[in-house]
Amino acid sequence: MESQKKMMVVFGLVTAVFLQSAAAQTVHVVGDSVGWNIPQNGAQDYVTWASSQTFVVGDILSFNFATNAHDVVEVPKASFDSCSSTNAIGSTVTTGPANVTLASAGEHYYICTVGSHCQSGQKLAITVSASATSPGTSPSAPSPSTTTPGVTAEPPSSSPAVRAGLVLCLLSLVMGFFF
Ligand SMILES: [Cu+2]
Repeated sequence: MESQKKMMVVFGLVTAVFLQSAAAQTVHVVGDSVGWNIPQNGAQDYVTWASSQTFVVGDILSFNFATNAHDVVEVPKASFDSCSSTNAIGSTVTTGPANVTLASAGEHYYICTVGSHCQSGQKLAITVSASATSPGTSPSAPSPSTTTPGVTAEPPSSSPAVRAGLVLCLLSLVMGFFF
């Protein structure tokens, strides 16, 4: 029956919206309470911290540091290993705290370029995985929101209430369209 088909379409749309809602961004405060600093135990501290986190595309790294005391820049692995800013990816952010949206899956490397901070262990390597909720449909990655390297912005706040409202709104639109 035609109406059954319509019901299926509606169900599919609603399910898709709910799945989207479930893929919430996570804000990772680098180093937790230590923030973005020269770590007590050298680079191992950020290795340990990173291993306690699950990074997904769309998540945000929040580098917490005092402006001008430190900075942060993403670099390729070779530069990370040698603590150099050669071939930096994007610009160096000197204003803290700095929020960086993880726009792509794979390895990402960050260092502080102030003094010998990087040599002292102020460097972070992470592995970002593609969104777990939509396997096989990755090209339409979450829009790299308003937070870009170099710009400090508030973490996006998309409360469950707002999401629920959006779902209801879409649902009523779809229902009105079909019935
Ligand atoms: Cu530093």
